[in-house]
Amino acid sequence: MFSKILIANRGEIACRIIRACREMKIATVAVHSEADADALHVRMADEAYNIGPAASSESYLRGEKIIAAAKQSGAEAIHPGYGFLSENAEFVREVVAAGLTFIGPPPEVMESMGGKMSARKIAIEAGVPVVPGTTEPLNSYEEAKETAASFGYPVMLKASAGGGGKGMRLVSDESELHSAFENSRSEALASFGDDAVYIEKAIQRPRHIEIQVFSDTHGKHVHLCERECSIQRRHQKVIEEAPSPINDPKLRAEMGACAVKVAAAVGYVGAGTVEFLVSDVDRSFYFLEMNTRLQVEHPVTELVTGIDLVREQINVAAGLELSFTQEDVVLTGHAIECRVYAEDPELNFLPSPGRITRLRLPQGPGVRDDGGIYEGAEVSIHYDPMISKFAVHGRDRAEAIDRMRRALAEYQVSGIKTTLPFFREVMNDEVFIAGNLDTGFIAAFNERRKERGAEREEKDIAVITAALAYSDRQSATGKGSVSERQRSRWATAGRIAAMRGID
Ligand code: MV4
Repeated sequence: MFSKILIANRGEIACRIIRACREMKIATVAVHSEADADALHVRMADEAYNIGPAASSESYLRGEKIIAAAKQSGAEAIHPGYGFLSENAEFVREVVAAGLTFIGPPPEVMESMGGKMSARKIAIEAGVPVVPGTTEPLNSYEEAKETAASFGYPVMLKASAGGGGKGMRLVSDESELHSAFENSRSEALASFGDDAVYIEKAIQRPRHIEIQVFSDTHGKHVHLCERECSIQRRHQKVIEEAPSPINDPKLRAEMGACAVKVAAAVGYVGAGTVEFLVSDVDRSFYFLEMNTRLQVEHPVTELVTGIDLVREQINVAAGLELSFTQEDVVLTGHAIECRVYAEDPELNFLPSPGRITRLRLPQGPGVRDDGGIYEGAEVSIHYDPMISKFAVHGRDRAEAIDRMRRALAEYQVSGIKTTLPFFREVMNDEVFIAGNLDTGFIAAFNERRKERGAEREEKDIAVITAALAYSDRQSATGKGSVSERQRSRWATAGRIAAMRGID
């Protein structure tokens, strides 16, 4: 086992990895930019190295500086977290060449899964269903037209090198195809330096469900069930849960078996995620892509399986066998995670950097906060504005939602705007509660919210009028006990919320 690990990341995920190392009695090395000298991950690690200016391109993306820090500190392995260099095959090769262990899959596996067309080919060869479409780039508009016609509209144009929806175009009919094809190609070229574009049949308002997989260097491949990640905004996940509200053991077993087939076919090692689109019409599912890293939303899987995914990653990288078998993976209850961002939901999620002047984290049964900040910390404009991932665990989905509502009411952040008020509303949304989730959720939720806002305004006026009339009567009759008048602001806030019916 390693005695010292360098964490090539920042924020909550660096803190999460340091926690696993501490439990395993492994010393930790942080790296940080000049802007992050006082960051939480630097305070938590046993030692820290400044690797350059605030811009990620000058610090967290500079592989050679990170490797130099690892050598200087005597670390034997590098954990990349997610983002930054976590899926950079060239970095992995440099790490290995420097005599260090990369905690993640081999570079060839990253490359095989990095290209979407190559990933589709691997899935097809493994006998896993993929969305009907091509596995070769479209060479001309003529070819795009013929292919689209053969699959039938609507179709999706996708960049092979793509990610985050870049270069993706939904095409409803042939009249839209020409400009969509040109735009998709030029966006792909500008974003990835590669204009290869292919076609898929479009799945209407699909669910995004992904399977966590784990593989060791001894040829064992297992899955840890699914996460429902349909609630996304601009291709960024916002709320994730495990299991999916569909909660169908047969579907889970089928998708799990397919995910394991993909992992085995590519010779996977470590933690990975196989993404699927699931049609809400007939629950047919299609392989989409495989992510070769630990994902942001891994805590919901940890909560329902009880397995520490970071500990397992470190074990696998050290050459140990997986500590569990497929039969050992048993789901307990339901977990929901909200990504807390330093963004203003009232201003179209505009980033809201600044100093956190007050921080009160929820406590009590079934709550887990994976944060990267502290009271007094500065949220910088230089990096992703996610300040914490807040997750709850209950015996079933209804209990998890109750718990999330209660805990979100306890959660207080001052000094910056956060997405907490947005989550408080979603937890009371009837469609969310019913679990009818698809990738169109946020757009539809915003529509419902507008309608509810108008209703609530009327109700607020009624509540305030009633409260004023009541207090007038009390003062007129001289009634009202001392305890009544001195009721805590907590309880008062709770009562007003209850009268409004919004928690
Ligand atoms: C699709 C699709 C429908 N049909 N592919 C979006 C990001 C990229 N990773 C894949 N995406 C989609 N691919 C076909 N053939 C719909 C989406 C999609 C989506 C997927 C998951 C979560 C949110 C989404 C929002 C819009 C579109």
